[in-house]
Amino acid sequence: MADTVQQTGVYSAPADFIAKAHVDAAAYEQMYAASVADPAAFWGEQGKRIDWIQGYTKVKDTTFDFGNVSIKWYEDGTLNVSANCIDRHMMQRANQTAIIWEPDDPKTPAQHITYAQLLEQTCRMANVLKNHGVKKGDRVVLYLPMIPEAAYAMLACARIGAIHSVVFGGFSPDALANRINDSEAKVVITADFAPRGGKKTPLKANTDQALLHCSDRVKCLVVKHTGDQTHWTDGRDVDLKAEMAETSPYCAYTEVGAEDPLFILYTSGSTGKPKGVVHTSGGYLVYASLTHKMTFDYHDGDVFWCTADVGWVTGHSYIVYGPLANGATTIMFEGVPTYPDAGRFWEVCAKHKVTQFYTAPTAIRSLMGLGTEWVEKHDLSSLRLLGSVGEPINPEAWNWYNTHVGKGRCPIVDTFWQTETGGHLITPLPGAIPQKPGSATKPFFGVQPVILDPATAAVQSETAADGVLCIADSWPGQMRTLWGDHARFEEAYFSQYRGYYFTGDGCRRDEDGYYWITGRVDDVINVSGHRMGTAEVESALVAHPKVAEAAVVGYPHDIKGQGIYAYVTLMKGEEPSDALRKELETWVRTEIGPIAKPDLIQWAPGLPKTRSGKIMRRILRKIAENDFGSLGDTSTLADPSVVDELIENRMNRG
Ligand code: 6R9
Repeated sequence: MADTVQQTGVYSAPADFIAKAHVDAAAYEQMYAASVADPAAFWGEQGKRIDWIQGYTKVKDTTFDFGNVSIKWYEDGTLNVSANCIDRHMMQRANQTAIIWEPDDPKTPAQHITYAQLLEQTCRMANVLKNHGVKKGDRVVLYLPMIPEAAYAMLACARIGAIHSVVFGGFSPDALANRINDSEAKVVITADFAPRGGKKTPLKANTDQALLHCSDRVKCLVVKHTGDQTHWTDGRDVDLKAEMAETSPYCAYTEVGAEDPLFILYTSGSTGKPKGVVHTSGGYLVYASLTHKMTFDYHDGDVFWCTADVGWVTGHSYIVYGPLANGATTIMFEGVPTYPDAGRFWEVCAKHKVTQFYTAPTAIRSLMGLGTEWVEKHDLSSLRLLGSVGEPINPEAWNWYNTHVGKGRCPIVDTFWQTETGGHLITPLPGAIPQKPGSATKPFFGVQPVILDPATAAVQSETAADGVLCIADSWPGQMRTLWGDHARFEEAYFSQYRGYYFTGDGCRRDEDGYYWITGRVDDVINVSGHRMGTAEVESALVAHPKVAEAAVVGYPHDIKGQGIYAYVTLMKGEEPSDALRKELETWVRTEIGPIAKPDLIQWAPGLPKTRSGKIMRRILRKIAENDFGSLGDTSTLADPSVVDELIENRMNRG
């Protein structure tokens, strides 16, 4: 996809947008230069945008030196993140809506939760957590629908200094159990069911299953959301809303250090085991709030809607922490873009007079296929800015978004960032940087991208360059470590290109200095904007008793961006069949979750391997892409004939 995104069109925001924008072109140039010339001075100043209990005197203490990687920002400052997102707005905004909750079923009324109500609910939940023994530094796993309680729970943890780890509701009981165990969580907060698109995911039943594999000391706090019956284990399960109603409506916040962890978020890497990305309190909040304000040009009175799930980093930084730290009104949407019909996004934009709308290219592509009449039915005149995140946006989707949703008058911010980066790394600032469809454009303040030659690690110093994307110095939102495994953190991000943070992405810089992300260069694939390690899917497949070996690669998929293509070698004596194919699909769904279900499974009597036994993924990728004319050198294969067999029976002939 990336190779086709080179476009000639350059789009600037309308003059009246630029006139009101926080940052114009001259300010961007000046601020960016200052941010990289003296990061400590720049971020020392920016740190003042949040409230500190003890002010900081040290701003930046970071090194990317492999073997000694250490990242600290504002390290002697203390604060409370929940107080920053709620209490400090109480004088000005007690009755302003903090969260608009839009339920799955449009017939259920939306809820408008004011900052005063957010404070009370967060405090009540914090008190319940305390009553169940949760203390500063303890881990709490959240496995919840997109309901206000998810935000209360995150903020309640932050309020008492506990570390939350949100697990996406689409993950399986096994995946949930792994995360509870890896983080050694004391408590899991879940709900009875998660309604989405008119269907209900049984979160409580999944949690029951997960907890069979966890310590029996783990408490389970349950939000009775749909009210449907669930199994109940006395002594372990707690009716969260009932206890919240009985506890005190105020809970004092706990002072934490800037470098105390705020949350762990598990994400896929190129090996099988998910990585527990750790974000800390001070730097993360400064970065999330500054990027939210600048990238989306957020102004008081705006209604900001990020359609992500809080199970992903986008939901953390741009539904909860960034917007609330800025005293914004943020929308939490429980549903899906196509329920009850393909106009739902636009109906919600019109209903709540959304000013900034932030979604993923995969959603745009799927809606694009359903016709423009769904967009035209709704009044989108409140929209001022559109955003995109999760994968490169292809020009067709960009043009459709721009023309039909933005009506040609809304800048589109294509924001490149990662779970690891806490907030936007490369993104247009809409009043300052003209957009080129498909390019994430220029670095955010303090971010120093470098493009390296993947083979020699040489820095490409020409403006126009191609290679892998690294970042030369730290920024406050950067992850600090992997939970319980600092050595793996260094290995995964700092070992390949010494002295740099390696993003795992390929990138091209054009003659204007614009960055074009070309996708992952490791074994991570991007399915509907969700990160998936091919190794995770492989280990799920080989865990099936009939599977001897499996190799998983991505292939271009019209809607999802990439689809999951699995080559499966069966155990001796097992016969391929459609029934077995279905069985394996279901198996992966239950092992990892529905998002990991292979789109195509090819039976592979043999896999192309080198003589030393390494699977040649390059070849498997080409076959999956239906591009087998240029397989390159296959002479190092132990048995080159397996390739012909795989081509002959390939599944993607489109
Ligand atoms: C925020 C988020 C990170 C990976 C990243 C890259 C891809 C994200 C992108 C993009 C091109 C963009 N990615 N945004 N690629 N243009 N605007 O998505 O985090 O789930 O950790 O994924 O997503 O490949 O490395 P995460």
